[in-house]
Amino acid sequence: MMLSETKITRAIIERFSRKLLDHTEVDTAIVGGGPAGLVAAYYLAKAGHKVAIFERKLSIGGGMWGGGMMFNEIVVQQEGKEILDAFDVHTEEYEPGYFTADAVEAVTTIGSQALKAGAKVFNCMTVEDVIIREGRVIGLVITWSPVEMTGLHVDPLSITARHVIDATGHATEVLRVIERKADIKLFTETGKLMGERSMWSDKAERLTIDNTKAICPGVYVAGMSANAAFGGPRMGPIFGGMLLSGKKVAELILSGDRP
Ligand code: 48H
Repeated sequence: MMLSETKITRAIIERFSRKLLDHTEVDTAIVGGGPAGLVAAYYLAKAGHKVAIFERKLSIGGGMWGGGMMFNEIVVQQEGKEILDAFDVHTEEYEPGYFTADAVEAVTTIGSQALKAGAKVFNCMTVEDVIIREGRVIGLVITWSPVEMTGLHVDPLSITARHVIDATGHATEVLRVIERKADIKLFTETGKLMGERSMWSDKAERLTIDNTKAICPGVYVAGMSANAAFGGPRMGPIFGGMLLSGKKVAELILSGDRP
């Protein structure tokens, strides 16, 4: 059989268009495909939710690929290890209560499981705005990342979602746009984004879980974004909190919690 370039092209365009069309209305839209977003996507998709992850970069995995300072190993505590066990990511005890895992194995395995569970990743897409109706975020405004990067004047497209998760890490990008453009008071002490504090691994890991919750009607925060939203410290290259946060936000949504 002679391969046809136009058939290859048509296959890609048709299949991608079908995938995107099928995700113009989703149960949960996750902004950011880092560890927190991927774990959330896995548990939600596994429970039958229609889940789309929008990721600015070509690759998912966020800040996990590089471990600590590009030494591509991550550290997790006992509770984080249990999540890695559930994904079948190999861990090794370093000292009691400290486990290491290969960062690349962690990203690729969790990513693979999330997709196999049914979540779809739209990579190279940036969320630049939200849709709000009656004080509630009901959707996202998306554009191609190269359009954002080059500053081309191209109008975006939109999707709607029953739930949005800001899993954009340190940047809290969804919340920043809500704060800038909408009269929505966030569920923080000040009603505003409180900002991330300096490193304190132990406290930060615990707070990441507490801070994983709804931040305003329609939006949850998970991972680093949760601590940055509620004024918690950073934790450095220990990733248990990110994984546990992803699981917690999925459980909140699946429990019917609807702020
Ligand atoms: C589409 C976007 C947008 C946007 C950002 O940073 P991440 O890995 O986030 P988490 O919370 O899953 O994990 C945090 C962890 O990696 C980390 O940085 C830690 C533990 N730091 C501790 C410390 O002390 O420094 O992933 C977020 C993802 C990235 O891939 C971004 O490209 C993506 O979100 N993203 N995608 N539209 N507007 N903004």
